[in-house]
Amino acid sequence: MPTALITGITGQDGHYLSKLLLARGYAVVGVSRQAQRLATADGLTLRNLDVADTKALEELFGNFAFDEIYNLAGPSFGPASWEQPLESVQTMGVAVVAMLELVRRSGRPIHFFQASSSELFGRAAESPQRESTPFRPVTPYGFAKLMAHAAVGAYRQRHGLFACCGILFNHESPLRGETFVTRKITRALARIKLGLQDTVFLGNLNAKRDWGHAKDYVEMQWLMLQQKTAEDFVIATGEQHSVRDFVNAAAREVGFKVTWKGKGVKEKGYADGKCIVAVDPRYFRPTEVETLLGDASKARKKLGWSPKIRFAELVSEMMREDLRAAERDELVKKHGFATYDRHE
Ligand code: G4F
Repeated sequence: MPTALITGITGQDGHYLSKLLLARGYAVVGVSRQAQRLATADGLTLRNLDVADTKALEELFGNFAFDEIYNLAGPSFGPASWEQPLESVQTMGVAVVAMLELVRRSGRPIHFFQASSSELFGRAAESPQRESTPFRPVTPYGFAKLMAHAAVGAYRQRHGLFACCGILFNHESPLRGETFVTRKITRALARIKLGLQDTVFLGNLNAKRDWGHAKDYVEMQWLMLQQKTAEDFVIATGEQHSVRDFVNAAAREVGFKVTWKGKGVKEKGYADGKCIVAVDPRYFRPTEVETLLGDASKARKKLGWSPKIRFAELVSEMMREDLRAAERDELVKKHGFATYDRHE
């Protein structure tokens, strides 16, 4: 039975990847600063651990013989990384060098996956972005990820490690954190539908992203570690939508028409007054990346990977799950209790 380490197990990808690995018969060791929050499962060992704590990492490597490592750890919300730039570099840059050193010193043929990000491209030099597109990060999150990305490549060349990076474009699911725009929209629209709020405040509606489903992206992470040679790959859908498109798709799911309000919004909207989307400059970003679009043709050609879940299905699933959550919130509000749990 192979043993896999997942760092950042409490995140969205940690959830889907642990399910995938457990279903394939792996023993999974999951670490995070708050791993105790998760429910245990057969084959799953959870440990509270901060990857920036090199001593704790060393101990972990002493206690388990890993075959595969998936490094998903790190705060994933880019704009917030300006509040703690040093911490970003420590948890997403330096910690990766520490892990690569431990892999090297273990002498074991460990396969190592690093979650790189399309934030590496920043205000990208070309579109769509592929593996060869220059990196120009514009946030501490981005430059910390760049350090890790470069370290993985250097350890692969210098020490022959099986270490590779997946350059992950935005990937979402009902488990996405509520600060990210997709989840913020589906959560708000569900609550508006049930009369728990009336307006959602957003920033740049024109920003365009390549949004995929986390479930598809963790499958690609696993595939990358099953190859004969370690290589970096872009993981993306190749399809782009604006934040406004996302709002409209989510609104269609719940039968809303949208009233657009606020600065810079040219549309008149179709005022039925039920769902108000207001632009709030507080959510504008000083180092905004207007557009990201990935080209995952290398993954398609070499690994036969392409995402199964398309944009409409992603929006629909997120909307459905947030409606369930809002119904529960409504029950709690009315009766002080809820009758079912949100996620199995
Ligand atoms: O959902 P977002 O916050 O994701 P962002 O910044 O693209 O980052 C995500 O993807 C990266 C990969 O490219 C990851 F590295 C990173 O960890 C994370 O997963 O914002 C998407 C877009 C931005 O252009 C933002 O300005 O939506 C725009 N937006 C408009 N209104 C908003 C809002 N974003 C947020 N979070 N909240 C708003 O109200």
